[in-house]
Order: sequence, then structure tokens, then C-alpha cells
Amino acid sequence: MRIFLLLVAAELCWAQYNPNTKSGRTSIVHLFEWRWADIALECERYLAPNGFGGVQISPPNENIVITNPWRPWWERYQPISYKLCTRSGNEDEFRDMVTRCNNVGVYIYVDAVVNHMCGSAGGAGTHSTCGSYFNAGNEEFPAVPYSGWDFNDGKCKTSNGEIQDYNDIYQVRDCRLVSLLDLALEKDYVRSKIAEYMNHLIGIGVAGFRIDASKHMWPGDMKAFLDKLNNLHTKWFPEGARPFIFQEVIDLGGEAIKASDYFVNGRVTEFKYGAKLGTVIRRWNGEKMTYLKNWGEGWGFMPSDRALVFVDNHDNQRGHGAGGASILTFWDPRLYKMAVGFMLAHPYGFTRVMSSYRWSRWFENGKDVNDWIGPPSNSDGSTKTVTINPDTTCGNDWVCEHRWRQIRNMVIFRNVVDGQAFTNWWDNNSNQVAFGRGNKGFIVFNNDDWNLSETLQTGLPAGTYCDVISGQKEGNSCTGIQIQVNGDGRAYFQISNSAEDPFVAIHVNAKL
Ligand code: ZXY
Ligand code: CA
Repeated sequence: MRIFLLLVAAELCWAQYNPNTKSGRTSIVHLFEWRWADIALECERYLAPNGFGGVQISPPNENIVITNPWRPWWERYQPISYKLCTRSGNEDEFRDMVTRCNNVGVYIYVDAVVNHMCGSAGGAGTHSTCGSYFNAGNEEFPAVPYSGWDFNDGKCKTSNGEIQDYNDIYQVRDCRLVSLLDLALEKDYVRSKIAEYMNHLIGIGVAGFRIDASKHMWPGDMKAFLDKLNNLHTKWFPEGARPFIFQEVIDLGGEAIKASDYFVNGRVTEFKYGAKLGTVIRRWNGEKMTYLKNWGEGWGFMPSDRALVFVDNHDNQRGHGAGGASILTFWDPRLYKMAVGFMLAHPYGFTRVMSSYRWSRWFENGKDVNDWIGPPSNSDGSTKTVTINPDTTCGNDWVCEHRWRQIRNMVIFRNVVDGQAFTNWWDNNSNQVAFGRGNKGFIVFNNDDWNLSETLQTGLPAGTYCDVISGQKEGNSCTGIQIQVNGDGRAYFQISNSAEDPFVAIHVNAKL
């Protein structure tokens, strides 16, 4: 009995750090701004067959409709109510998505916007995605309901009620972020409304939450609403399973608030990861891939079992936000594929792959003035469906990085090498590096301006392997480069610096 209780305690204690993905599925994908109906289809036709563990979805709750500029992506970060009713779909479509994705073992992670409601200049009326009435000037949101008592105005000490100094932890938590009406999370009523919203989602079957703008909430207030959450739905998850929590805290160092302040509540986004990896792979400031030998905690990152990692996210892929210009995105496909490949091969952190839409970038004085543009949409503002071309790429300006062969095959690579140690590091003291994952997988990069030609210890059993970057194993043949691993585990690699993708990855499930 005592041992049983200890096990239960350990389970509860570690629970919110566990992504709840099915065993052997080790990554999630952010299907930014996708409609629920399209996500349901993607789970069934693509994500489950290719070993994706889950999907981070855009905020599912009702938001303000902004028409100047026209329907920006960030309108979804200005809540009006907790009704499941957005450009992505209504509650019926949401339930259908969760059920169908869960039934194929691909779980749903909700982007929870609970620090604030809409901006103070949002006006009054029913210009919201479900038509709920609100009055931003009076802080009235009757569809929740919230009223003036539920906001932080009294607590904030700045002259205009806005966050003015990111080094003052009281301002950052208690004042308005870019005029967004700041919820009084110290109140049990507000905590209960947030928990009720999240429990509604848990009841439908979601597996966890990204918590938006966590830096702007006190960790203790967050703990109070998180402690009110139910266990996950037992139709799909084990008895007693807790929701996976990953908190968005942009901490690149140099601010008063640290990512580590939030470890009590769950995992935290490691924004240093993409910012630094971009700098290395772009070879800025004399950085080189050799330096990646101690990637992870050795670079000053948070502990691996607390980190949620990604190359780019919906915010910093727009050239602003954390990391700025060093962030690699689909706009730089050759370097981007290498960065995502490195992330998925390396054991550090829990990995999230970005899946974007294309917009018309327009730089003025080094800034993309179109960084606000929302998803591909029709003239009435409705979001366009994700069409699939005969060659499996996406149409209607959906980029679908997660469907790029190199990225999808590295998601599978990570599943194959799950739990294996980081082994057999090699580098040329410049930008050619290689490493293995025990006796399951091996990857080689050439980011130098000259060819790579090396015999390396792979750690793999002897045999002929199919490179999953230039192609893949199909039946008993290989559509890409073949690599011979000898009886001693060594193999010869040749990678031209002008190759379309200057890296090679092999694993035991792609052995011929
Ligand atoms: N927006 C434009 C116009 C309005 C929205 C902008 O120039 N904002 C000021 C700089 C970005 O600051 C924001 C941050 O988080 C948000 C924001 C936001 C979270 C929200 C809604 C928001 O504006 O409007 O739910 C933010 C917070 C930080 C930090 C950096 C940025 O270190 O602690 C934006 C919107 C950005 O650029 C945005 C929206 C949602 C996100 C996010 C960024 O989850 O990470
Ligand atoms: Ca706040």
C-alpha cells in the first residue's frame, strides 16, 4: 500500500511534464490557423500514419473580429468568450476533430489565452467570431461573464495601466500587455472560469495546453487554476492522467522573469533554442556547427525534461518577437530543413514542428510590414480549406512544412531513436558534424563550403541503409542515397556542399 501511494504521488508529481503522446510518438506539430475539419482529415490521412504524436491548435475560443488591419492572425489572441467558435470552426466541428484525432492516436493540445481578454480599444457590440456581445471600454464580457471587478486595473501601478518596464515583475504580471484587458487571476471567480473552460476541453478529450503569455501571469495564480483541472478523458488516456502543460515564456536572458520560475506548473518554451540554432546554421558571428557538440543544457538552456523546443513559432517566424532575424523559417528552406533535422535528431527537449501559411512579405527598413496577415481566406474572411495536391504538398498557400519529406522522415527518425543516448559525435572543427543515437540512428551534416568525404563510426549494425533525407525506403528499395555500414559499424559518407539538402540520416527502420 505504501509503495502504491508513493507511485501515485510520483505519477501526480511528474504528470504535467508528460506530453501524453502515444508511446513511440515523440513530436507534435503546430497546425497554425487550420480549420478543425482539415485537422481531423490530416490526423487520419497523414499524421497518424507518419508517427506524429499530436497537434497544437490555434485558440478555439471566441475572439474579437478585427477589420483594420483585415483579420490579422493576432485577433485570435484577443478573447471575447470561452465559446468554442472561431474561424477554425464551431463546437461540433471541434468535438469531431478531437474524437477522430484521438481515435487514431494523435492528440490535441489547445492554445489557451487566459491572461487577458480583448484590447481596451475593442469597442462595444457583437463584432466577435460567435456574435457574443461585449463592451471593452466597460470591461463587460457577459458571455463568460466577466465584469470590471475581474480585471487588474487597481493592481497595476503604471501611469497609463500598460506594461512599461519588463524589469519590473509586478508590471509585467499586473498591467496591460499592449492594452489587452488584464484578468485578475488572484480572484477565485476568474480562476474558476478559466478552469471551467479548460475542463470543458478536457471533457471533450484534449491532452494538454499551451498557455499563452505565461510570463504575464504569476506562477502561483496559474498553479491555482491548473490545480482545478480534471484528469484526462479515460476513453483515450490512462486513469489519473494529467493534462500536459507547456507555458509560453519568452526568456532570452536579460529580463527579470525567468523561464525557471514556471517549472512548478509544467514545461516551458525554450526560445533560446531556435534563436541560437538559427545563428549557428546561418554561421553568423563566427558560429559553427562544431559548437553544437554540447548542445542543450551546455548552452545554458533549461533542463531537457522541462523544455518544449522548436526552430520557429507562429510569432518569431514573422521576423519579430524572440530571436528576431536569426530565426530560420520555411522562407529559407535549405537551412531550415537542416535546423529541423538537427532538432529532431538531437535528444534535447520535447519537439514541436511548425506548419505555416505563406503571406506576401514586404520589408520596409528591415521590418516585414505584412507580418500581421492572417491565414489564407476568402473575401468574407472565412479561412480557406487545406487542399492536398497529387504530389502530397498543400495548396491554397498552406506551406505544410510537416509534409516536406525531409521533415516528416526526421519525425519518424526521432521515434525510432527514442530513448537512445547521444553517441559517436564527430566534427571537422568547422561546419561538418555527425552524431548517432545509440545503435538506432546516425546523421551527418555538411554546412561548409566544401565537400564532405569521411568514414565515420555510426554505431549501427552492419547493412545497407537508405538515407531518409534524399529519399526513403519504399518496399525493399530505396529512392535516395544508399549507405553501407560495415561489420565494425563504420560507413563512408560523401556530401557535396552544393547538394539540395547537405545532410544524410539513416536509421534501423530504413535498413534494406
Ligand atoms: N501584435 C502586434 C500588434 C498587436 C498584436 C504588436 O506589435 N504587439 C507588440 C509586441 C508583441 O507583444 C505581444 C506579446 O504577446 C502577446 C501579444 C502581443 C500575447 C497575446 C496577444 C498579444 O502583442 O497581442 O495573447 C509578447 C509578450 C512577451 C514578449 C514578446 C511578445 O516577450 O512577453 C503582436 C502579437 C504577438 O505582435 C503575439 C501574439 C500571441 C502570442 C505571441 C505573440 O502567443 O507569442
Ligand atoms: Ca497579467
